This record gives sequence, structure tokens and C-alpha cells, in this order.
Amino acid sequence: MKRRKFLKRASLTGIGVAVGTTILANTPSNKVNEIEENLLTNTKENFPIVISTWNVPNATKKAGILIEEGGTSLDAIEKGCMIEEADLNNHSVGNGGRPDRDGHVTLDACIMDKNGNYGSVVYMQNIVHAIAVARKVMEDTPHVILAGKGAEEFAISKGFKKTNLLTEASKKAWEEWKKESNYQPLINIENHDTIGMLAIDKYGDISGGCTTSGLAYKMAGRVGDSPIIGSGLFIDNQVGGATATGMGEEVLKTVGSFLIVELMRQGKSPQEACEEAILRIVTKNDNYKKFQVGYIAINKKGETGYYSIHEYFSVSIYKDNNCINLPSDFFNKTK
Ligand code: SD4
Repeated sequence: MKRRKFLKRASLTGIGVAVGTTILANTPSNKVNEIEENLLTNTKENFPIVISTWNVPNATKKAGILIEEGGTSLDAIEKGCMIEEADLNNHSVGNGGRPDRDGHVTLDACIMDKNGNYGSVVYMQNIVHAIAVARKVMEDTPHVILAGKGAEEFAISKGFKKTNLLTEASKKAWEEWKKESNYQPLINIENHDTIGMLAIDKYGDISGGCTTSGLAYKMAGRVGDSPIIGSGLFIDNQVGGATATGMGEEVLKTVGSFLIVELMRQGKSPQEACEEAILRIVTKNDNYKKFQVGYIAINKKGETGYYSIHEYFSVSIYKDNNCINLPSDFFNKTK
């Protein structure tokens, strides 16, 4: 697809699409079969493709180039996410991430492959590349989640280096915060960089990953949505994938990424499915004006969708050797 056509399609899918009201239960079964058939038939038109939460061109390009060159979506996800984890200027992922209230940087990450395999680390400290450790959990252990000290020790046993993740800049910001110790999880409305990434490689296979240091100044021991299968990330290689950013507690309560993939299985477009998942949150929670959640999704054809509660969520997309950042449409239009 040429760049102009891609941009046009991307902005069409991203902005101003009405929320679908069709409920599968009301859809005739021949229609359901037709929808599923369409979803499962690769058109080869829209991939390889990578989509990431927020404006993360370096990570998205890294993944995009890898799959353009014939790499697998799983390698692309791991290597792409690692770029953000190593970036000291990104204060919500990996090295340089904001600490919890006690000054500890604790990381959550997960990865999922085309076969539905999943690996994750939660509440891990002192290791930069949580996404790579999550992959090792998936591939080299009989388990799917390792937490805290166990995750750290496993990482070290696999050759990962122990690193102090609390940079001077993050320490300074934490010390400033401590003066008032005012925990206001009203964050994410303007910008945030927790990276969720979905990719389809040349072979049509989907993988996804998600990596974060979680909410700044969270309580010690807190784990968010990002490393939890079905909440921060879900992949079904027959249907598509979804991943989340923002207030993890709300994503967890609605099992957002699984919901989006199941809605796509039932015939919704990625855009409609993301909008429906955001609606689930806001209709259950009068408090929604105080937190942000953003979702991205991709289906088997490589069609993308993205939607958030508030303005300023954006996505990065790599396609046909181009990487672009697009603003997301959002639910709360009241100022
Ligand atoms: C969490 N969902 O720990 C993560 C944070 C995040 O953009 O995505 N921020 O709740």
C-alpha cells in the first residue's frame, strides 16, 4: 500500500468512527460465519505491520525493519520493546522508570506468540529488559508468570545483568514528590510511554508485548494490567491482538485486551472493538474523568484500531517502510 493511501486509511480508521451497536447474539449465524471467514482469510494486503501505543518511533521502527527483513513478529516485539526499556528518557518503562512510593523501580512485562504461548514477569527489580526475561519465562520454564525476587534471580541465571534502575533524574523527581506524598493517579492524560506493541510478520503471524514500570509512586507490591494475560495484552493468531495503556486497575477489571479480541472474533472491526472496550470502562465507572485508558488492536488482515478515554493518546504505526504517529480518537469530548 502506498504511503498516501495508508495515511488516508489510518486516519479513517482512527478518527470519528461510530461505535458499533451490533451485538453478536442478534446477528444471524450465516452472517457470523461470513464475518469469521473474512477475518480468517489473509488478504496479505496490510502486513507486515507494527502498531505501538504512544509516540515511540525508535521502538516501532526497530520492530518494523526486523519484520520487513523477514524476521518473526515475536523477535520484532522483543527487540522493539527493548529500545524503550533502555531509553533513560522514558520514565515509564525499564531503566529510568519512575519508582514506587518507597523508591523502588519495579517492572511488569509480558509477551505472547502466534501459538498462544505467554510469558510474563511482575514486580521485577534491577533488570532492564523485562520483555526479554518474559520471553525466557515463556520459552525456558514450565510456568507463565515469575514475580519479584524469583523473576530477578531467574533473569540473572539466564545471563541478564543486575542494574540499578533508579536514575538520578527519577530519584530527584521521587524526592520532590515525597515532599507532599500526594498520590494522584490522574496521570496519563497528557502523555505516557508504557509500550504495548502488536506486530504481524510477512508470514501473517501475530505476536504482542507490553512493558512498563507501572504507575509512578504506586504502593509497594502493586502489579498493573501490563503483565497480565487478557488485560494488558492478548493475542489469538486466528483473530488478532490487543494491548492497553493507562490506568491498569480499570483494564484489569474489564479484562480489556481479551474483550477486544473476542469482540473482533464476533465480527467487530479493531476500531469498533477498542471503542466498545472503552465504553465498558466508562459506563461502569463515573470516575472516568480522572484517569486515562487507551487500547490498540489489530486483526488478522492487518487492520488497526485505537481509542482512549481522553485526548492525547496516540499510536505509532510502521508500514511500507514508513513510521508515523497518529492521534487517537477519544471518548470524553467535554472540556
Ligand atoms: C499500569 N498500564 O501499570 C500500566 C501503566 C501504563 O501508560 O500503561 N501507563 O497500570
